[in-house]
Amino acid sequence: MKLGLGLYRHQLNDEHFRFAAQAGCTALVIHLVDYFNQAPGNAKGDQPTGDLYGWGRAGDPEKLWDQEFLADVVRRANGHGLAIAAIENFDPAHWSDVLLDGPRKAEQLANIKTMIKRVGAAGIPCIGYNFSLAGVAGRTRGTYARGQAEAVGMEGPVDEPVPEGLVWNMQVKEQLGPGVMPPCTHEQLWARLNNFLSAVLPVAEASGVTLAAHPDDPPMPTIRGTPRLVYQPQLYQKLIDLSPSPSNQLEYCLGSLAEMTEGDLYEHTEDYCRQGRIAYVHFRNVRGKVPHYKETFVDDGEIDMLRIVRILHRNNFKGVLIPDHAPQMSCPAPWHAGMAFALGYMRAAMQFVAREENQS
Ligand SMILES: [Mn+2]
Repeated sequence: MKLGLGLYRHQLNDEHFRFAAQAGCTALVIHLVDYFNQAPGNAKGDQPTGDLYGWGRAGDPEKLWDQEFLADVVRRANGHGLAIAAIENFDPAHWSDVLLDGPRKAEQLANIKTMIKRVGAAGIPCIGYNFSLAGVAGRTRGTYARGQAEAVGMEGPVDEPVPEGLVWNMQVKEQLGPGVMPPCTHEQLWARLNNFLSAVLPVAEASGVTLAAHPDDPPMPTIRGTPRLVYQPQLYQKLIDLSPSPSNQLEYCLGSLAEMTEGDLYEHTEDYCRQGRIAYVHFRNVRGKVPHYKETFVDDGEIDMLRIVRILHRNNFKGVLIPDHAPQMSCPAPWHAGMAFALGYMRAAMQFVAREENQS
């Protein structure tokens, strides 16, 4: 088990690499999508939230992840003793028609395959993805966490339709609307995922890359009138059963799983870990369940995080734990303080369970 830190695109620099190394990390999960591009209502200081018009502008559909750029990030991170364990998320500009089953789907699938090959060639073993139409949408922000720390939550269902041009909560067209996203059923969306995995998993496997699926965030059966796929813990099994490829993996988000209304998180963690399907873990704690939950400090939510680390350790989990999101702490560097607090807890938990085993 390794300790890692997730970094947004604007944080891929030596200062943040040093910060991760100082906290005891040996790995990074990096975002190449700029969630904050031209988004005045979505500041860069924390995880993106945005409004009903999404986070910001998606990237350039013609500009694929560049081989030199990937090699350079790997080299710079390695210089600080950090491995790049995964790239998190495809840019909606790169796969909007894969999600929507639109006219440019074949072209976009070919581009995704090219990028998977480049990621493999750069020695990065995993790409995290979230197969979702509405994306991470419908959450609120408030002083929800301990000591009035600002955190993210959900305060009821969000049913406003998604305007045309917004995909995965980012703007892929110059203008939004006037229409709305075409309707889609749960069955149709599962078929699109199946089609995507059938197309890309062979390339991923040949490239030494795993594709790790994030569950829905927030895990509602529908958001903004669009279906969701993995909104209960057992639906991860449905995704696993789509393909026996060892590249068919999970981006195991504890927070999102705990927000789900069914299932026993500890049993599911044991089960998915034993199946060898957990690529990496979003180590986040939470109170409540959809549609009413709040993100908390890692030691302060309803998940027994130490018990989770014990389960992962006992099942010989070799992947990376990253903090996911954390509440903002009151100081000149709220994001850094929140991450440092989570990383300190995680490092202690990992050392503790390792010692516990030696003593038994
Ligand atoms: Mn997550």
